[in-house]
Amino acid sequence: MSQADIGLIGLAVMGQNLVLNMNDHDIKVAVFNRTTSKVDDFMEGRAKGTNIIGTHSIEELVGSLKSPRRVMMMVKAGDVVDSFIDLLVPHLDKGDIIIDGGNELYTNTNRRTRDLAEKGILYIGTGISGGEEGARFGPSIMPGGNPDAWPHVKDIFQSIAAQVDGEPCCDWVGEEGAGQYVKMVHNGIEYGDMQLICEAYDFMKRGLGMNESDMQGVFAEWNKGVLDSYLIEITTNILGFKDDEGYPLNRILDRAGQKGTGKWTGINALDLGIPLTLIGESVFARCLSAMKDERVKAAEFLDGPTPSFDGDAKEFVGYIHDALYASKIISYAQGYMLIREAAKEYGWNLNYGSIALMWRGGCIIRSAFLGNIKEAFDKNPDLENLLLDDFFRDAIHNAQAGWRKVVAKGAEMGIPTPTFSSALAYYDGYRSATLPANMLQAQRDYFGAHTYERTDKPRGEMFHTDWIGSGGNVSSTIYDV
Ligand code: 2AM
Repeated sequence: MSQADIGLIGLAVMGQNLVLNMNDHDIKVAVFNRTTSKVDDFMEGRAKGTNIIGTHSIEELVGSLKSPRRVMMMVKAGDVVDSFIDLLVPHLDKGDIIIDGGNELYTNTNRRTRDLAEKGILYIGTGISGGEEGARFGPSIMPGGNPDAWPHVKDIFQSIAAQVDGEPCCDWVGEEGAGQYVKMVHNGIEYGDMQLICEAYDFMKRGLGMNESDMQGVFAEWNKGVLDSYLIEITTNILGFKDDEGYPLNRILDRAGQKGTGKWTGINALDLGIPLTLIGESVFARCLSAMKDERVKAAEFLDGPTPSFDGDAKEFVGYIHDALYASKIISYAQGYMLIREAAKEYGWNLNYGSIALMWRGGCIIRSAFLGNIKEAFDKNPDLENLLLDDFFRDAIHNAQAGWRKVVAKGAEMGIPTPTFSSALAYYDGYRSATLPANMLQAQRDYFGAHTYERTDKPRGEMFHTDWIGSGGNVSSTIYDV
């Protein structure tokens, strides 16, 4: 009998939790997994007593679905998704819907959306954020793909998503791989937010010599203001957590890994020519942390100032707050710049305000701050850069004196602040009507006859100087200027 609202393939923890979440919302789900014993384990375990239907083949799964059929995959990204699509398509009709909920590279989703549209199948690639807990009780869901599919999954997705102020943290993102693209940038922003907090912590600990309990008090206070967010909240809890051996935090090896998506965001920024400096520095900070043994050796070999502070620590904590806040604004400004450029590059129509709304709940970067971003895009949907919004301009203006002090003091004391300082460099570059790229263009013209534009002539008109008296009027056509 065809009765299930949706089928789900892939019963790892994320898949199981999404299914249970859907079941809680009276959505009837049929499930399948390659290793079918996992279907049986699930049905006899966590799914016992629910309306979930276990199936043992793709045919049985598809046969149990209402029309138009909706099949969601929560499987390993890449080839596995392609092979499940190949298995599904012969059993589907035109107008049926396939959804991929994995952390898939958006270019694969671009391709699949187009290929399946030719067969009349509507494809969705959706970002899902919030980890296992989010999947179970309310994730942030960022769907993109074939817009014709959206009305068929909207109610299901919006009912299982996190809700903030009565609004679901799920809306249509845009065409093709836009949903998974936005999820990728979300993960990059998460890298940035985490590194910003690490720098504040390091400054308080090594720079100001504060203990865990005092730092916990500071983060708890910050969580009541403009920095109110999930990551500040868990940082507060981590700093307050003690067991028999003391603070677990102080026993954790300072070596971080980095999974695909943060790195992908950085690579994509380079591809699209967007100065995503803060997220880039966050990825590199993890890479540097991973070189633990080399750093231990270098610490013996290389000299620098030993951090010491004799000013007003309480006042300085306020400056660190401002450095974190201002840098965070820069990070989101850069992240949004990247998304805008991708939309231009791939021809996606995106609603930037609703992207902020989707991130307001359910996911790791959830924060009050995202409400301000939503408001900025509500005021001006075509906002070029968050820094050009009055609210964020005023916020940066108010924070910048403290921010500059932290970056300067960090340099003086030998405390690395890669995201605070790169954010400041971006800010000062962005607000500079004139940058030294005239020298750069002169150099390129000197050694490669690349030609240059002039301040006093129309854009696009190229000039060349015979710098060494032998170049004549030869100009390079090999490189872009
Ligand atoms: P499994 O339980 O049979 O391993 C997350 O790993 C999900 O992706 C699981 O449901 C897993 O199925 C599925 N998966 C991983 N590799 C797969 C493959 N090569 N073919 C089919 N499913 C796969």
